[in-house]
Amino acid sequence: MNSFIAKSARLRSTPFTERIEAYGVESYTVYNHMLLPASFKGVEEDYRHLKENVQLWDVSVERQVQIKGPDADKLTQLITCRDLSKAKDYICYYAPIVDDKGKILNDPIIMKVAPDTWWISISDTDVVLYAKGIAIGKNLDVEVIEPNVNPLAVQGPKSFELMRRVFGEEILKMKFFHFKRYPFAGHDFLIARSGWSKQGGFEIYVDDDVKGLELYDALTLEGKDLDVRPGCPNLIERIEGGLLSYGNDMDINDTPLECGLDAFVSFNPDIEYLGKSILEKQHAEGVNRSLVGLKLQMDKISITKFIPIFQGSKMIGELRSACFSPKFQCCLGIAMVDKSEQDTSQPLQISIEGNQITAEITSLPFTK
Ligand code: THG
Repeated sequence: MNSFIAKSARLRSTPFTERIEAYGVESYTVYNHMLLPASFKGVEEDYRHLKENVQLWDVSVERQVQIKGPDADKLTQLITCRDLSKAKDYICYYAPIVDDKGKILNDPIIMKVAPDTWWISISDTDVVLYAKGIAIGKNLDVEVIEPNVNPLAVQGPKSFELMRRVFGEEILKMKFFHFKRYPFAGHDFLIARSGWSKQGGFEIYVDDDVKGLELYDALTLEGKDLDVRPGCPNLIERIEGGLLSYGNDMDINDTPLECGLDAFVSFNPDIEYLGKSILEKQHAEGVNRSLVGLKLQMDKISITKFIPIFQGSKMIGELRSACFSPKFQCCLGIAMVDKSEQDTSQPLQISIEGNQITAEITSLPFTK
């Protein structure tokens, strides 16, 4: 079946949509009610290009939820289980958003962009509604909006050379997960050393559509000899790199502790966030299931929903993402599996959609 997505104002375009359509985008997905390119020349060719060159990613879908006002610190801390009490300016924090039951609602990057202002760079759920609801319910003095900010990621090993050409030598000094403002064509852009790949790069938070297109064109022109191309978050690269995808690997039924995000869950008695007591209890008792890596003896796989994993007649977990990995030369999966079934030194025999597959449990991120 070769179906097309019907576009409308409700399924939002981005300031860069016209550029990537002129270039030729092969497929889209929808993320935060907005178009996110999913492939340009095929996922495997895009993967090879990303690992050797530099790509411009229209990741406008990484929407910013802006929390501003006298109670901004309080509200931002209330909705995340990461300790932000000592958060520094110019640093990005990967910080799960949790509900009152300790379940994960989103896994954004959070940044303090001004003394009373936070940006929450969200994955695919409506954090703006959650934050507004908590603010209203708790009578907090804040403004919660989704500003017109459209991130443009520059990813790949040659991203450093390209950014140097456009923004100057200075930008190469920035450390991973730091951000700063850099001028281009008379406009200051907030730029972070971050991005949803393990190939290195930057994210430019474009807050002016016209200047953003000027910048997009400059990056395209300056990167000609580096073979710069439009790209997008890549399924294979992100699975090989162990980058978790909210809505795929984890959702509202999981806690951050079950997803291996323990490093981003704080039990500091001096901070208050929703769901804390439940996460404390789970931390003390230990989790019953957790995300693991699977190496699957198959030569291709494609997943569009959680797939139950059986051992014999017993369901022991569910496979949530998978792809064939050119690097590991097997299929890699990310699965939620019962703790009691994880200790086995024997390979698992699992049934995936009626096929008997041999699988080996491995750590996340995957190592050889
Ligand atoms: N960049 C920005 N916003 C985003 C994403 C992004 N919003 C949606 C989604 N991606 C949020 N999820 C993640 C998941 C992982 C990372 C970033 C955002 C990530 N993790 C690093 C790693 O795993 O190596 C480092 C995490 C750490 O140690 O702090 O980069 O990509 N703007």
